[in-house]
Amino acid sequence: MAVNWFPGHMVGARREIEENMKWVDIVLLLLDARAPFSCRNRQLEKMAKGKLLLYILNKADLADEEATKRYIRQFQQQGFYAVAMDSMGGKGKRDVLSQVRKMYAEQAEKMKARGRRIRPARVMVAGVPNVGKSTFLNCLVGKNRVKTGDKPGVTRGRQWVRVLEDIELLDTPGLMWPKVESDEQGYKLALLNIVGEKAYQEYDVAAFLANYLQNHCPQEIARQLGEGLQMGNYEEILIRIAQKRGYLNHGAQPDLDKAAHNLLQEFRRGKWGRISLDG
Ligand SMILES: Nc1nc2c(ncn2[C@@H]2O[C@H](COP(=O)(O)OP(=O)(O)O)[C@@H](O)[C@H]2O)c(=O)[nH]1
Ligand SMILES: [Mg+2]
Repeated sequence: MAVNWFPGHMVGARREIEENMKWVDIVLLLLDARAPFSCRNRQLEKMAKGKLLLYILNKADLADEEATKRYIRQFQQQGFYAVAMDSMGGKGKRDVLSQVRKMYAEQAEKMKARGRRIRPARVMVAGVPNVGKSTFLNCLVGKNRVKTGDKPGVTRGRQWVRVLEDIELLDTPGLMWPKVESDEQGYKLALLNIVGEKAYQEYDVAAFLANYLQNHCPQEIARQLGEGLQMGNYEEILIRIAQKRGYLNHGAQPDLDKAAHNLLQEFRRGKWGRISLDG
């Protein structure tokens, strides 16, 4: 029998998303702004067929600003709406809401033309793990968390929260697993904590990162680790980190595994600056 790598609970998660999708007008697809194309899930796009889609490049505060602008242009060229967002600081919230309104305007007009009451736009959030779905929801809803109650005929437990007079949000985000299609993409997802630590070796991911830093931000390496590092050799970087931090193993050799762990942690805490990973 072939290895069953598709986690059983994801089947349930997918069904739940499909079910919830029926009730919404707009799907906000959350991405990590540092690697939006790597954490994009085409299946989610397919599941949201017929809905209005808005890509949200979240954690924009951690990403390179120029890269974020470039990514947004790329999404737009592909015919998608996209906006940048920092859900921790709340920056971008107004852009998201005004974009949602703009997208919904046509549907609202139709209701009006038919003499019907314009009902609030129904919105849901979806994305892969750790892109900030919960934080984003909290940011949008804020303290005045008014539940609008179950809609009749809707499965018990589906809760809508009023964001504005004319926008309602489903309070549980849809969670999808990322689809990993290359080693490079996998390393990026590991760096952003989107795939769990059981799925990779820290050393390999750190090696990928060290290479990436050498190619894309050599000045940051020089600033943090000093000059004179041999380019094109990620191990040099790990050795230098081990030396600087005093990570030595028994034979007084640099402990590269510890250096790798440290590099990953520092990167994730933003200590290496605002770095975007997608091309
Ligand atoms: N700097 C920054 N951190 C964020 C942002 N959004 C979420 N986070 C952090 O990312 C981590 C994952 O967020 P969470 O909302 O739990 O992600 P979820 O798994 O998609 O629901 C948490 O540590 C959040 O504090 C953001 O816009 N900027
Ligand atoms: Mg969450």
